[in-house]
Amino acid sequence: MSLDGKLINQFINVTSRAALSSSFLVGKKDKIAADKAAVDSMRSELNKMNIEGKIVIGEGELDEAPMLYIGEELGTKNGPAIDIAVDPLEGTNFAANNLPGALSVIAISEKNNLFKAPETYMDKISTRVKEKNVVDLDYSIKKNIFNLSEHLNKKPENLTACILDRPRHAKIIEDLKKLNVNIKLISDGDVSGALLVTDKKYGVDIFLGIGGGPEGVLAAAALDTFECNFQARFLFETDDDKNRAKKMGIKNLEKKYELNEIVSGDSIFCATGITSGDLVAGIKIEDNKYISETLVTHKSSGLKKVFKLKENI
Ligand code: VTB
Repeated sequence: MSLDGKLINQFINVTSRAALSSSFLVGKKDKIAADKAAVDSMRSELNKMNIEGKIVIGEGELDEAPMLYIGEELGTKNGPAIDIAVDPLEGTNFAANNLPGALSVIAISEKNNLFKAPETYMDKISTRVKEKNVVDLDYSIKKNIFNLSEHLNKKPENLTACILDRPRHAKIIEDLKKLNVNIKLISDGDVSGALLVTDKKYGVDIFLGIGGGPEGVLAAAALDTFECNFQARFLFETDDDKNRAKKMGIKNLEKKYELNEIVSGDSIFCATGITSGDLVAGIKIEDNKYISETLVTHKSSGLKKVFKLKENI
């Protein structure tokens, strides 16, 4: 079974509309309003689709989020049963402050093929190395960098590592610095960060560190089509986190997940730019039309491309 390619244009429309709605609030210093605009639009577009959709990664759990909550059913129910992961506005700070890199993101799979987990942090690592045991979440930074250096035939000083700029990463950053690796620090937006390993043109060889779990699942869907390597471990810190994870059927809380345990089978991923960033340009408005750019991947057809859309507002 695979996902019908006809769904691709419909999902490009979903993230493009959400990006457009949010774009009107770019630079207005209001993260909540920019996020709400994207959420409302995404939900309304998804509800028009002939799908039997279920949110598996969304704006939170039912008690925290009135819309796009985990478990919410969307669509006309007259169509394929699919799991949906959304981040209607990835990079709320970027949008609120008119900084590069705000995206509207969605990933879908056939039913039961996207990992369901409560919202929590995730330790992640990704590279474009296909082979196993070159880079691994359980290896030291030194071992990963030396292995990668040998595998890519590039000296450590010519490798670039992308990581979120957070105090929790001080030790990793220090280790990378000692190894003379170039560091690309990002302030937010680790869906985009993880995807910078997909093509040499972005100049990033490894993405690593702790970021949002939902962002990790979304990135994994695209990385699967790019045939990149991705591993992750959810970090359940509080008792509340641990209990929710257990309720959702996660038995081993310390498990290291391989990419295909997070997303399996066919998948579609769409990320539309709200503000321009490394992956795609932001929304532009000309006369009464808007132009959007969306990075799209579709696993079964191998499609990976940036689509430009010009539509009436
Ligand atoms: C990342 C990043 C997001 O949260 O997941 C990060 O992709 C992780 O959380 O854009 P902390 O900010 O708590 O470190 C964001 O920065 C915001 O959701």
